[in-house]
Amino acid sequence: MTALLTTANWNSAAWMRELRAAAPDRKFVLHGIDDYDPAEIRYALTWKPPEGLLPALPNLEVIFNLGAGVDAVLSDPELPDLPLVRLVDENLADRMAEWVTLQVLAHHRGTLTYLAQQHAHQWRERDQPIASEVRVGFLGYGVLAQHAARVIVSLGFEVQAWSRSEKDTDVTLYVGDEALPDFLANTDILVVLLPLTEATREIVNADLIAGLAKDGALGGPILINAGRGGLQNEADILAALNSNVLKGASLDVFQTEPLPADSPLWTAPNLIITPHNSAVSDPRSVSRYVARQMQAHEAGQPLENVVDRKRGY
Ligand code: NDP
Ligand code: OXD
Repeated sequence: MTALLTTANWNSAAWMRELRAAAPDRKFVLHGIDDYDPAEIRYALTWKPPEGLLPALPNLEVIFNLGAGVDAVLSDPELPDLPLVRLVDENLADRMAEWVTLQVLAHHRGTLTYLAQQHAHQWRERDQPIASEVRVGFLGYGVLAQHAARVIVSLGFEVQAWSRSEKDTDVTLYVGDEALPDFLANTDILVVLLPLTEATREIVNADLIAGLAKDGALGGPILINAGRGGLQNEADILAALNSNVLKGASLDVFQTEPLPADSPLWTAPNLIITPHNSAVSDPRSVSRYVARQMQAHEAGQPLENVVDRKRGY
């Protein structure tokens, strides 16, 4: 059964190599490079597929999204009504935990201030609260946030989270829209790991920022977003950084990517920018995940991590 790969601007050669290594008996074709008959395609392995491509595959059975977030694939109004499998992968979760930990510690330990002092040849110590005095709140508490939270807890931070539904967890959990104000009022460092859906679009705005704790040990709130750019109102974030309402921020995702060269965010105070690479999909690890699922599907077993289209994630 043939599988079609389409990966926007990723390194397609590496992906084809790893897919063929993970499933040597299977035929893989690369959209835009290989010739193929649309009728032979049973699986689509996609990241930001060109609009109209998936609806044109008459015998498609399963769509594998090669990342965790499915907002791009769901934005195709003609997306076929087939199982859409998202990526849940230890490798991805480890990478995200690294990035979140790096950003939390960077702000907690005043890294940007010390870098500025270094450039000015200044030797000056700043107050340093201990981690247990700082409250880290995860906005969205799914696979990636829970994994990152384990590391943040192990460093001694007080950790809490906000999600849509109840779950069994050791951290303090706030559930649903009514609980959001309390969650924010008890958060010094906000880590956004939500999916982009109709319910979460631009949730990170001036109102949300105003609700964050102002009495924390860091002297003001910090925002960290690795979810999606569509979750944030960038004008509001910029204004909050410029007015020192936000003490600092780290953004890995943006409304427009790549971030335009003339965006005022590039020079916003106390902002760390990374180019949507907090957790990249690893071709080897993901190929094994996809190969295992295709085999299970053909053996009549249920697919894992199928997206709930109604919820949007
Ligand atoms: P999950 O689906 O496992 O977790 C999503 C979390 O968000 C869940 O806790 C869910 O609640 C919560 N949530 C969703 N909608 C709402 C809502 N309306 N109100 C409250 N909580 C809500 O996703 P992952 O952890 O795997 O990934 C999260 C996102 O991270 C992805 O969607 C993607 O956009 C982004 N990402 C970014 C990467 C990058 O490189 N920057 C890399 C990988 C992912 P509940 O638990 O109740 O369902
Ligand atoms: C993802 C991403 O969703 O890389 O996996 O953004």
